[in-house]
Amino acid sequence: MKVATSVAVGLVSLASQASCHYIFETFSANGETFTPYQYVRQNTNYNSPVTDLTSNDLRCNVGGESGANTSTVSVAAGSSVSFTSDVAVYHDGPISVYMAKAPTTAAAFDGSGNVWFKILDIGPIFPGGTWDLKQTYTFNLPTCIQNGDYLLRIQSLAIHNPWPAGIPQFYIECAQITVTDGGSTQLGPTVAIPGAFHDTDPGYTVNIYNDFTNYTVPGPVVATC
Ligand SMILES: *[C@@H]1O[C@H](CO)[C@@H](O)[C@H](O)[C@H]1NC(C)=O
Ligand SMILES: *[C@@H]1O[C@H](CO)[C@@H](O)[C@H](O)[C@H]1NC(C)=O
Ligand SMILES: [Cu+2]
Repeated sequence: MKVATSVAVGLVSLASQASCHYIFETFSANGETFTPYQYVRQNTNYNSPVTDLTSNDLRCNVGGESGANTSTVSVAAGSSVSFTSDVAVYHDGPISVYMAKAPTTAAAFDGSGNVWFKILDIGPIFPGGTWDLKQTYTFNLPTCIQNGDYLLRIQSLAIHNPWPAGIPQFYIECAQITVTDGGSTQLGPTVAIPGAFHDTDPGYTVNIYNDFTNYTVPGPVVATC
């Protein structure tokens, strides 16, 4: 009986691993929606999250440290781009978008160093503390950034309360872009990933189902031109 129960529990957790998550596999730019993983680094963990705050996988997901199999798309500074998930995001939590300028090409960049700046936070809406959960997130690149190759990283931080029994999950994907028509600004502040997120961040440990009246999205402040 005990054995049967633990097998059943095991099956349930396997099934929920396969079906319960999502992955930002599709990128759109220049008014065009591209084939999944054409310009997005393909991860090797299906649609599962990263939870280890010290892991390099926090940069571009598991299997995303190399861009060797990913193309890079030219996009004008200030223009509109989107990430689309395989299924709509449904874990409560903030969405953030980061960029990092590659020393050479985006394809050759592993995202190491104190290089990541944040260009967008989508936090909860108060009163009520509801989240803007969607399948497609559309935003404009900053107008003032320098031309060149960048990793463009989207992150859904899925709060799984109550912490610490429920560990927040990072759903991440990186696109490879070449920015054109840009300016001359090096945006900041920049942070290293891993290193930017801590299990002491209020936005990481907060209980979003109980007395939820304010929220600070983890990571640096959003950089502005
Ligand atoms: C690139 O794709 C090939 C063929 O699918 C695969 O064997 C290889 O491991 C991939 N390389 C990287 C760096 O992902
Ligand atoms: C809410 O605001 C208080 C007061 O500024 C702050 O101490 C707390 O960390 C905030 N909570 C979150 C989840 O950001
Ligand atoms: Cu999930």
